[in-house]
This record gives sequence, C-alpha cells and structure tokens, in this order.
Amino acid sequence: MSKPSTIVILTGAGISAESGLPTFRDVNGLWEGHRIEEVATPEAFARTPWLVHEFYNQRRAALRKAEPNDAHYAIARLQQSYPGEVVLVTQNVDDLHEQAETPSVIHMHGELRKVRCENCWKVVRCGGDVSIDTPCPSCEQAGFLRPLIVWFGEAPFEMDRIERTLQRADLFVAIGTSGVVYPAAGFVRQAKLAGAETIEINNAVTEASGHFDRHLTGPATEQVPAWVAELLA
Ligand code: BV8
Repeated sequence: MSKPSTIVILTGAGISAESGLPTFRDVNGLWEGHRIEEVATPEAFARTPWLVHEFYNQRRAALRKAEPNDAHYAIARLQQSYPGEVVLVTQNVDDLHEQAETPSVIHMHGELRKVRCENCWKVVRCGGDVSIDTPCPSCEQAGFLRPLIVWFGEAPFEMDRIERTLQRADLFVAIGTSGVVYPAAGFVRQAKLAGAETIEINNAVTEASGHFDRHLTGPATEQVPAWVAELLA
C-alpha cells in the first residue's frame, strides 16, 4: 500500500494517562464531587470563578510534575521525519506534545498554561496559580483573567483549519479519546466521507469504535511507537 500523503491525528486524554495525568473517565467525569461538565462551562465561571480557577490551578500543578511519554515522542518523530503531511489536533489542554518537541499542535480545546484577559484580550502564558485577584500582566487590571480553555457550549478553536485538513486526509488516527465530546467525536466520520482510512488507538473499546476501519488496542506507549515505526519503515 502506498504511504498516505496526509495523516490527521486526533489525541485525547488517554495519550497523557501514562504520564500521570488523569483522564476524564479515570475521574468518572467528576472533580471534587462536581461534574466536570458543570465546572468547565462559562456559566460556572461566571457563577463561581474561584472554583473554576481552583480546578485549573490543580491541573497546572499536576502538569508541572508530568513528563511526555513514548507516545508523545513517537508522534513528534513522525511529524519531524514523515515524507508526507502530519497534522496533529489535540483535545488535551496539557503541553506534553510540545514538551516532546512536536513541530506543530492544534489545541482545539485550548491550553492549560495560557490565560486570556477579558479586559485587554491579551493571551499570556501562565504555569502557576491564577485567582480572581491576579492582575493581568499586560493591562494590570485584576479580576479579568480566564483560563484559555474551550468550555462546554463554547466553540472549539481552529475548526475551519481542522475541517479543511479532514477533507484531504488519507489517514485519520484517533489516539486515547473516548469519542463522546463533539465536534471532535465527529471527525472520524468526516474523514471517512473524504475517503480516509481510519485507525483507533486505545486501550479499550469506545463509543466511536464502530466508525474505525482498524483498531490498535493497548496502552498508547506501546501501540503508538509501534504504529509510527511501521509508517516510518
Ligand atoms: C460546542 C477542555 C457549539 C476543558 C473540553 C448533546 C449531544 C451532542 C453534543 C452535545 C450535547 N450537549 C452538548 C453538546 C456539545 C458538547 C458535547 O459534546 N457534550 C458532550 C458531553 C455530549 N460539546 C461542546 O460543548 C463543544 N462546543 O459544541 O460548541 C458551538 C459551535 C459553534 C459556535 C458556538 C458554539 C466544546 C467541547 C469542549 C469541552 N472542553 N476540554 C478541560 O479540559 O478542562 S472536553 C474534554 O473532554 C476533552 O478535551 C475531550 O474533548 C473530552 C473527552 O475527553 P477524552 O480526551 O476523550 O478523554 P476521556 O477521559 O473521555 O477518554 C480517555 C480515553 O483514553 C478512553 O477512551 C480510554 O479508554 C483511553 N485511555 C486511557 N488510558 C489509555 C487510553 N488509551 C491508550 N492508552 C492509555 N494508557
């Protein structure tokens, strides 16, 4: 079989699980007794911003202790040395793909280590805690910083660019995602309609498994390096 000229990869929380970052399913979609869908919303932020800031402060603290794993490094190798186009879209807000030296990542649901000021609209890097009193490093006004995260009910970032790449994909690979959150969960169908082969890499069966042509089942740190080695051979 000739090598695919455009590969689109979608990663989810499962690719960072072996780096020690809990997935949404690991915590049963709960954080401190709250449903994540209730914390990760603009309404929750408007109602109890201190609670939502604490949710992300705890995730930033966990990220400071995490390292990329062999799956992140294998994708970086693929994107660095594959003769065709490799587009990486992630639902993850961690920066483990970047830490593994991946050349380019599309963070469709935002980034944990960035915040946006709702006063001056600047996006600034932030690896530590943020509170309702933290002044914006740019306009120095306090009380306007929000995590640069796409919450439930908000439009994901870069959807036009993602849809264009799905239209020309020859191969679509979903790694470590449960396929329950849209629009990401619909990408496999869009890729199939465009004629792409589809592969699901996961350590379990998911709600989306039926849409994929092939399944590589097992931990991402084993399955992703093996898949990349086969492609680069
Ligand atoms: C939007 C950032 C419209 C936050 C996230 C009813 C029906 C259909 C849709 C909806 C509906 N009601 C509402 C909606 C829309 C909603 C949605 O889909 N809701 C779901 C709950 C039904 N979607 C939205 O609101 C989206 N926006 O629709 O906007 C719009 C459009 C235009 C203009 C205006 C508005 C926005 C959704 C984004 C929400 N933000 N993340 C944060 O991180 O704090 S979502 C978050 O959960 C993730 O980003 C990801 O997208 C999602 C699911 O997480 P996964 O990554 O899949 O992780 P999960 O834990 O679920 O699964 C882990 C997988 O890994 C498992 O399969 C497991 O087996 C596997 N695994 C585990 N360990 C390993 C492994 N695999 C391999 N190796 C291992 N070691």
